Amino acid sequence: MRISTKLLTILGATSLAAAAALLAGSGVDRSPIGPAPDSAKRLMRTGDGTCPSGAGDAGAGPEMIRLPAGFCIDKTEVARGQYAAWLETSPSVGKQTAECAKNEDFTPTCNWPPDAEPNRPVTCVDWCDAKAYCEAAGKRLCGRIGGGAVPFAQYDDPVISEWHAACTSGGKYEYPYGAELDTKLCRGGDAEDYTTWGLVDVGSLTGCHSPDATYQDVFDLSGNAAEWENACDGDGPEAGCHIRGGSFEHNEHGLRCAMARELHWPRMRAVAAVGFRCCAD
Ligand SMILES: [Ca+2]
Ligand SMILES: [Ca+2]
Repeated sequence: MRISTKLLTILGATSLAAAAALLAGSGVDRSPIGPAPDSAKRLMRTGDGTCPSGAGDAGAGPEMIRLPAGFCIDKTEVARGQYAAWLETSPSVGKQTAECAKNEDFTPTCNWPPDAEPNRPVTCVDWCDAKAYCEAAGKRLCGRIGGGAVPFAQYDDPVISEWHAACTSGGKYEYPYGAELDTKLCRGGDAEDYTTWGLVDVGSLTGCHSPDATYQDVFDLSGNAAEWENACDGDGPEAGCHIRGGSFEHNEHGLRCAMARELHWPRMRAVAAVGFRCCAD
């Protein structure tokens, strides 16, 4: 009843400032009068919220980094050992949304089981496997900032795409580390040491990141495994979905953050060069 009395008092107030003063002293709600509840929630999430935990802290998958753009992203590609831990929980394929109704198995189709390489990125997973993993981890497959899918043609807009914002440090750079290709920093197909050509352990290339805080804590956005994005050109199993950042098979052009215009594969395709990472609010 006390709250009702206060509400009636506020309804009778002649200005927002008066209402704010009443609320501040009421003991009911000490928040200042501001945006509508939905907007306020979004503002609270932006920049200073807590990211979902990674496997090292009772959560699942990589540790997450909160970016200035106001969302969290996995520090690295999801590793095979992390993916295996999820499969050991026997996740149900029956809980998938309509576009993934034909995904009958979450098991990678190659580079599996992890054996002695649990820290290599998990690959040979289709878009639906990636989406299901992220959701089980309390995250989402990286897509639109704020949630949902990136419109297919807007993959290279850092205000819209989480993945693109992370890779370009908010639209600043062509590659995670700067304007020009440096073959020594990330795992591309034109790295000089071809004796170790192929995937490397996630986060092991210590220079493959942005120079800017906090983007600098996110690794391998260019090269190593290319990464599925929640950015598809339709709802069916054959619809094309963007894969981002190029892989150990790509050269200068393919390793750019914006390399995706030509690079979109069918949703249910699973190959050795494509993995993923997850995002969250
Ligand atoms: Ca699958
Ligand atoms: Ca990558």
